[in-house]
Amino acid sequence: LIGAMVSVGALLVSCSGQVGDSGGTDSKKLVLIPGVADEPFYISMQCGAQEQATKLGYKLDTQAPTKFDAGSQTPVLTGVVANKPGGILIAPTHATAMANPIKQAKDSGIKIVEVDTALDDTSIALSSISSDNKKGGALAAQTLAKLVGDKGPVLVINTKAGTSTTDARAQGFEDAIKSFPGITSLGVQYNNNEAAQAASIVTATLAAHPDLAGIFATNLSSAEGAATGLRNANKLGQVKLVGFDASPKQVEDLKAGTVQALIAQDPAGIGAKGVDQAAAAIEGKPVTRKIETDMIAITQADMDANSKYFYKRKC
Ligand code: T6T
Repeated sequence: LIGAMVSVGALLVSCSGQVGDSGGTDSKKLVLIPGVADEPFYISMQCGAQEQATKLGYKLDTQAPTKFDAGSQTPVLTGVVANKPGGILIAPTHATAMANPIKQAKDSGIKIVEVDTALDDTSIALSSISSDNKKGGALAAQTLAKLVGDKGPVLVINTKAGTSTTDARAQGFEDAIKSFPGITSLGVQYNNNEAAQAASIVTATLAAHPDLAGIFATNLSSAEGAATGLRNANKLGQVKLVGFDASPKQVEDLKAGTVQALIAQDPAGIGAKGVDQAAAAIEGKPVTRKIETDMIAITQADMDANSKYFYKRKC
């Protein structure tokens, strides 16, 4: 029996083929696990990661959950870990609920890099690449304050509590808006990363506060949905809307004047830098624990000059 076990063990080792030097993982393979499938922010991230992986001689697969939540992302991660890639680039969908599954991946010898979102526990990933989201929230507050002429009630539509990036944006906004004494914040409401829920929040808020002056939507789904809500209520342009991200629909909304400003990120840069860090870790080179990527506020007036920041539906 002992002999059989040994030979089974030996068979497993010899069958793993491209085993590298990092604990039986396939050192030339990387997997990107975005927050959710088929979404322009993550598609653009995938494009950047793919291009950089090819440049560095790595194979990159993308495995995305169907919903932006830990319940959907965990089984995707577990399946990826079973195939033992050398590195995983992951956008954790929850700052604490994803900690255990990601730690298990790390403990199995896989190099972990956080792209965009991050865990509260900073001891698990080797590197985190993202926008400065708190600063982005503050930038949104300054932009919206100017648009509403420094007065009136404003609302924050956020995605899901526990998402590191959007929580930081809402916090940055709330902190910065306090320095405009004519503006009152109506607080934060959550749309569960569903555009339709953001539209309903706008409808309900306008019923309670017909004088609503402005909205900060913390990401793509909340901004796309808020624009729909304002259109349904015939409040386009009257209620000023600043949204994070720059999906094709958000860009159309900016062009149409439905949205007054977009805070665009650099998802392709996040993906490419994520690949750099995973490759460095696999190759035993130094890694950088925290890397900040670009962010820019775009208005209708300068949208043509800034089209390179627009997100893609395909590479
Ligand atoms: O805003 C991005 C991303 O930065 C955030 O973490 C989650 O939402 C997006 O993917 C846009 O939907």
